[in-house]
Amino acid sequence: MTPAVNQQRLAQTLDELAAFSDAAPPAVTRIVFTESDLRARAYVKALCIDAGLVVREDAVGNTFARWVGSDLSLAPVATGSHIDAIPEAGRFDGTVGVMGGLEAIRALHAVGFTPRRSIDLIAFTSEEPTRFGIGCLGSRLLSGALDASAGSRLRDMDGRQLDDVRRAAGFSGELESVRLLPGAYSSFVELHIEQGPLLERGGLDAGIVTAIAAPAGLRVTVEGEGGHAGAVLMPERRDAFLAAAEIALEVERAARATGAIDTVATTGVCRVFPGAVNSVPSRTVLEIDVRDIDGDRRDWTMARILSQCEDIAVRRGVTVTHDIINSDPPAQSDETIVEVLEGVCKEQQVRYQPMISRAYHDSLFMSRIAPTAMVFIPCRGGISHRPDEYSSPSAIARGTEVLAAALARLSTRP
Ligand code: HGY
Ligand code: MN
Ligand code: MN
Repeated sequence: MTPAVNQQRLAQTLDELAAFSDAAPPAVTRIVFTESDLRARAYVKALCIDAGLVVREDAVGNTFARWVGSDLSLAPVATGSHIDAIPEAGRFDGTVGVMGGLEAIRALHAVGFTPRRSIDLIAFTSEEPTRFGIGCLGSRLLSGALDASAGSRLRDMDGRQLDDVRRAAGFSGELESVRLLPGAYSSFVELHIEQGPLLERGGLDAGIVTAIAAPAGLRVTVEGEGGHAGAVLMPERRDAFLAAAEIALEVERAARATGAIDTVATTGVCRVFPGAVNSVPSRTVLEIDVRDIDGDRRDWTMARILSQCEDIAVRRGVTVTHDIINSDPPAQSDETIVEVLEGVCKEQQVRYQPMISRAYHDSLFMSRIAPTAMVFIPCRGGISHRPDEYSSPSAIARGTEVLAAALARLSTRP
């Protein structure tokens, strides 16, 4: 079955969703639980209700829109992704999986399909780490990868606890209630832009994700002495920023030192205190992202970074402390779901290839409670997390048609 997706309507909903943003177009900034995020959530929920789906939200704001199936004794199938966006991002990361999921359901409904297993469209809360420092917050809590203590432990850049922020946004209830047990879903499929160049380079329409790289997050705090930029002479300085700068360079060296192209490490955040041009930095906080498809190699890279931190601390007379925010194993896709996706691509004559995902996704955690796989679509130049992120309406529609046919097969399986 290849239900016809309404390409124009799908493109329009993605454009309308992009307007809920705190950045000037074409950039999109939509940080979790901000006004823009809440307005975007309301927009998506209204479309789901209009499509006849039953909508519920859990205590951390994961949103579930259900197409009720004919056999309620069977575990539902699910699809979905995220609608939050990092600062100055694009409009397709995550949103393609949510709006494409809705459009897939609408297309199936339009051809008179009735699912045996209910189909859930899920918009996960805070896939991006921007506000609370850890990615996939909603799917971690849902899968049990993070426990309810996160509600008081995680704080945003203003020091506000997750529990306070989520309740102020209207999501109350105990975080424990977010947890779903294995078996809650019979399968999960996420549609997402590739966020890499391989599909476009290969002239392919789709990627079927066989594994998701192992992400780790590190926060390093450097405490120096600070002081007056004019009065403190160079030999007397214990400059917290310069020590952090050396650490950032060691992050790059450590990733290159594995000799594997799959090891990547990034110092994406650097906060210098007090942040005055005429004051020697007294404290610097770095947020570091380390990934590899091989978990052991990723751990080796982290260990090397931390040992370099110690050397730099001694040499520069500063104090370096660190927190490991997350250190997750890689995820393997479920072979039966991969086979379903391959069968659909062959039937629809979609040119595809199996591939790994270097970006992480909510699928990384959904794979802990349900057989999971992902469908990638090409994005121009492989660009993502930038305002010029782009995927064409036809590429998005084609990926959505693969998703629709896969949901039809998965929701009729006994
Ligand atoms: O960082 C990631 O891999 C995802 O896009 N949040
Ligand atoms: Mn992202
Ligand atoms: Mn994403």
